[in-house]
Amino acid sequence: MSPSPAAADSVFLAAARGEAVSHTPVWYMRQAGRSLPEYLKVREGIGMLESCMDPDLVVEITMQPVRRYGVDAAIFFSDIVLPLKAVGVDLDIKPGVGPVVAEPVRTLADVERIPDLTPEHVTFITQAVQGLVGELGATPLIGFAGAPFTVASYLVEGGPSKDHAKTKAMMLGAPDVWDALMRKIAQIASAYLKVQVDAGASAVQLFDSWAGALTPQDYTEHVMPHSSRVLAEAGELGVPRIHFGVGTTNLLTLMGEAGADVVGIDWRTPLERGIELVGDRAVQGNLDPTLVFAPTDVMTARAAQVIEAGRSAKGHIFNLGHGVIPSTNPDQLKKLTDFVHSYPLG
Ligand code: 1CP
Repeated sequence: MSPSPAAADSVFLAAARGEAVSHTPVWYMRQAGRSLPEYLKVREGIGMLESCMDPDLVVEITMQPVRRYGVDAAIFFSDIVLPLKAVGVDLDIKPGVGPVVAEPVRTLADVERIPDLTPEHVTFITQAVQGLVGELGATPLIGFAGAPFTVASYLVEGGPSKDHAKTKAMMLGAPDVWDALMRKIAQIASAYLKVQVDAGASAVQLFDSWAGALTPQDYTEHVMPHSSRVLAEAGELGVPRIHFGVGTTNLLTLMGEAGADVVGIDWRTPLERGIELVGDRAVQGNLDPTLVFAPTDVMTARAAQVIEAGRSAKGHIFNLGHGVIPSTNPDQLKKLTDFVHSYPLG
């Protein structure tokens, strides 16, 4: 299979390509997951990694927000560390914590022990994507991978980190180990995205969530070449590439130049400014995820500002500026989705 033909005319893909649209397309990072009671129900007694490796469960969880909200795209339910698990890295996703790696990567030998990813490692992903594309019909599926820096931060720190100090110490102090690690993760990300697109995903998002911890100089010298390779290979698959990170005002131009068709903007950057910084590319974002806790009229007034700002972009996909907060009331997200869909662009 190749990118789903049924989804080719979708508003989401049109906006990603910079074409005119009838309404602003909308989806939400982390739209599946803990904010949905139906998710909590199907996950009862099943670990996060286990659920990511069960194609029927992945199909069900990915579909839940599509059914509930009528969003313009689905995002494959998985995690950025899943491909590492699939090649044999000893890790777990701990409830309330996130990814935890049993033996953090510190040396060249540690890097060399991580195998390259082949499609045979992730046959369950192929199965889940194929199942999903059938169920989704004209709604496009976004495949995703973690970008080399963000994935490296989990491998080097051993788990979530605020300052990424060990990761940056390796980047600046052991450039040979760093280079090998970034090349390894880039291979895994590229192969993983190809599996998803070959099975029918219509777009890909490269999550460099923690790139905002870097200076532009370090990003340019030590990170961007590796993300660029992943995005270049994804470009050969013929689907739009979205590139997103948090706190990246200083990096947005570079993140576009790394090879993105769409740059995700977090909520701290005014969308108008983000649009200037990414130039001739589409943008995705960027309502503050906490605004769903405000009164509905306050939320929709801010959403209107985001949509209006988006009109000057080459293309605009509405989203939150980062993932859905788990305590979000799904009824508010439904109202937000309906508001974005009914907002007149004419
Ligand atoms: O809508 C969806 O289906 C979301 C699917 C999804 C995605 C796109 C999950 C499920 N994880 C991710 C990507 C991901 N994972 C990112 C990039 C996106 C982002 O910036 O939010 C990152 C940084 C991770 C790492 C991760 N996994 C964290 C963050 C930890 C930290 O460093 O602060 C956490 C908490 C997880 C666990 C996780 N991943 C996904 C879910 C639903 C959960 C919660 C675990 C559970 O429900 O048991």
